[in-house]
Amino acid sequence: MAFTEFRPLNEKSLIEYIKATPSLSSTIGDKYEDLVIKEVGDGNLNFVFIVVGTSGSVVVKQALPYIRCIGESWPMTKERAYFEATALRVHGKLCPDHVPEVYHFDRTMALIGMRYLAHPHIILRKGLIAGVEYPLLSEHMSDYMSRTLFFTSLLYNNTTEHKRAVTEFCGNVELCRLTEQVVFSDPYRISQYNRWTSPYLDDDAKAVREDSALKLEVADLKSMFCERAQALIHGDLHTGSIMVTQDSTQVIDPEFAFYGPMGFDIGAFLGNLILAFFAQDGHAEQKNDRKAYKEWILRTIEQIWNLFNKKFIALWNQHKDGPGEAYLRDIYNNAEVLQIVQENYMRNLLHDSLGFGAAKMIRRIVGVAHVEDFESIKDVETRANCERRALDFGKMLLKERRKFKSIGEVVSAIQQVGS
Ligand code: ADP
Ligand code: SR1
Ligand code: MG
Repeated sequence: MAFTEFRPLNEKSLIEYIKATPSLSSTIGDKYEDLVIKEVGDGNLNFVFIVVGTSGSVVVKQALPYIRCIGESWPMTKERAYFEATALRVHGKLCPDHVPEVYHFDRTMALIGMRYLAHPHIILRKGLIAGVEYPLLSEHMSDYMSRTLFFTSLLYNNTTEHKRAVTEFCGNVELCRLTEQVVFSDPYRISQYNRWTSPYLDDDAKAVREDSALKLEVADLKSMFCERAQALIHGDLHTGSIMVTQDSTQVIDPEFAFYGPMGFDIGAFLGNLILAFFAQDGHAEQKNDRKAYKEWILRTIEQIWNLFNKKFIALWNQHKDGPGEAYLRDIYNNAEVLQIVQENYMRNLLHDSLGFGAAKMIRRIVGVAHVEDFESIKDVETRANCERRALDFGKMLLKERRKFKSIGEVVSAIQQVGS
């Protein structure tokens, strides 16, 4: 059977596809009798098949021309698979320990074959809901973020290479427009897609739509998201895009990748950890009040930024005499001026990250796509209380982010309202 034009695959036709595709059949050892194929896609957009045989395994991800969690009424380009495969390859080269290998990409079929992250890998968000600690998470994620962001920025590249890559990823405009709508616009206006835990949060959602100071701040962030080609960002780095075990951390699902502000990635990750923190009271039980776990989340938030900061600056110092166009070595040629430049850069990046993180928190409570951290809290009133505390914190953080001088101060502020 030839696959010369696009068609959606199912468990049966996928076997034919694998047979006709050497880069996939080789991963399962050309044995078809004992294959187990299961569609597991629990993400919002795509279809994901796990293919396991006795001699090997592979994950096959296919984009259909619409948003899965909404349905065919919201069309979405399947070209997103091209940008996902390209970002996986670029980021995979920069950080092979934390990005799954791409074995195969078929643009016509909008299909990616990649390494199967086998059991006990689970989605980090699920681990956070279950109250599991991951001792290497901050080391691994600070490696991933510092390397992918530094090496795709003008701190490392010249403008010829940078603009070529920016141009290519400008093609991912439809996915960027989705983010513009669901993160930066819809939560602040009436939209058919918005939802919240009603009736408990009716007044809270209305207050978001009527908060002028909040709207001014989110406009600045939206403009930065649309205009600032700072680095090749993942574009959707929430805790559902990370798979973990006790000693492995793997970042999946960069279909929203484009050249955007670094703080959007860092903020997505930190903001989702803060959501996980505020959800903990809803998961508390008599035998586990989750107090110690909440402290672990806060320590992790602090470590992630501090380690990221340290590793990013180390890369900068290591490559300060390289081709990076932003701070040319014959201008920023003494330790004092370089230190001032770096301090300013990292302070701005922290404030960007806090702003984007806060915007991501708000959209998950009053926008279209919610998070399992809260959705899995069965008692609706308890859920609404957790969501309201997170929403209030997100609003404060968005408006006051420039007052925070360190991540330690942010953690103290979370402790004050959430302990
Ligand atoms: P979407 O683009 O729809 O958000 P994801 O890339 O997040 O899809 O994948 C959906 C789910 O499929 C993940 O939550 C995870 O359970 C599973 N999955 C995706 N990629 C892999 C992989 N490489 N190995 C194992 N499971 C995976
Ligand atoms: C309809 S919005 C779906 C959301 O899911 C993805 O993971 C992105 O976060 C997107 O905003
Ligand atoms: Mg996803």
